[in-house]
Amino acid sequence: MKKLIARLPKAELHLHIEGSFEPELMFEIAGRNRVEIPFKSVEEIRAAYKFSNLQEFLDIYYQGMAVLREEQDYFDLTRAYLDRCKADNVTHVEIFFDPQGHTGRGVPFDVVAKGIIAGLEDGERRHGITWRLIMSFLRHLSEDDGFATLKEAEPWLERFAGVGLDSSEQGHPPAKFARLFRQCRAMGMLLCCHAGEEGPPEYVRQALEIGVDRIDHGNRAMEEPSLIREIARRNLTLTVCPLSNTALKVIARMADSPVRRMLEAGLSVTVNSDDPAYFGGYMNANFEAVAAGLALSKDDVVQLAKNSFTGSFLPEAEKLRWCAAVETARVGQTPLVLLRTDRKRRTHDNACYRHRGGPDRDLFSQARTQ
Ligand code: ES4
Ligand code: ZN
Repeated sequence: MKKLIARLPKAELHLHIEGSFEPELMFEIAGRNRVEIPFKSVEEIRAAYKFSNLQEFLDIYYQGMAVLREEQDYFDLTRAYLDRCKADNVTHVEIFFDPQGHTGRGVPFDVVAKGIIAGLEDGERRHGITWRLIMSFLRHLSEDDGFATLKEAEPWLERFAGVGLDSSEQGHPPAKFARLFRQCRAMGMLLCCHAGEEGPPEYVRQALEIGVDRIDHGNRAMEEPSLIREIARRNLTLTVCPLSNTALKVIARMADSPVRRMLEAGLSVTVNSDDPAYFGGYMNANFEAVAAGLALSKDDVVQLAKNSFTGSFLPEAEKLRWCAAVETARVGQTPLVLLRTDRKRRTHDNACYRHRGGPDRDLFSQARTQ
């Protein structure tokens, strides 16, 4: 199983770039920026990574990202993540960043965006990893703060595929951001929303009402048959994060992961690493943990790899190409798309995206108005 997981091409659809900040790099950057951190060693940092809920993690996560100051820091962070992707055969990434976690400390929006995008472009050049960047709003802040961030982001919007909503879920329902999301939609951005990680099924319902294109986590949707039916009807993808779920006690043990139930309900579920530096593993470790915990079959694992591409924001033709590549890799051959000569011909443009119209979106908007 481990070998199969390693050789399948996979897409990562739920990753916070600040959550890929490994203690070694954190130490290095804190040193060169002369930022004090309350830890004497990398081991001490790792030892502090014990969480009993989402908020305990978030407190440490915001503290960790606070050493990031310069464009080079954001570049190094992104570059290191893409090297890990290469090692795990992750060939396409759709990553979140939290601008308010930086601008709130006085780091200019441009510094953050420039560094991350340069890192993504560098990874595409070096490893052929394609990408989408998603600007995520912090839900513990106000909707007005979100509007101000959208304004700051204006010069960059062409380079972002969409927006997300993350941070402390309970007490901050999606409906708090309904106007902001409507505005983002009108500007041609795709919508993602963390919902049903710790928050109740009602928050997933609100995300559906907003008309999101993807639900991040979505675990607690499984408590409501009507939500399961609606998610299936809209063919929405749920980006589940197995090691995150156990680390944050969203589930007591891996055997309780919703991945199997989602597969059985015919939902498009994917496996993702969320904040891998904090939760103990990148893509392949997440696949291995959930496959072992749920005794998944090889067919299940292949389905999850295909879902990662079909649930992505890639054009339809690219999705089909990657699904074919998953089939090829499954039987132990190297997919053509991963051969160097072929990769050079792969020239779709990551830089420009305002998703206006297109068959998928027509479907979603029909679903919303029905
Ligand atoms: C997050 Cl696991 C998780 N949940 C909500 N917001 C987040 N931001 C970074 N990781
Ligand atoms: Zn997340």
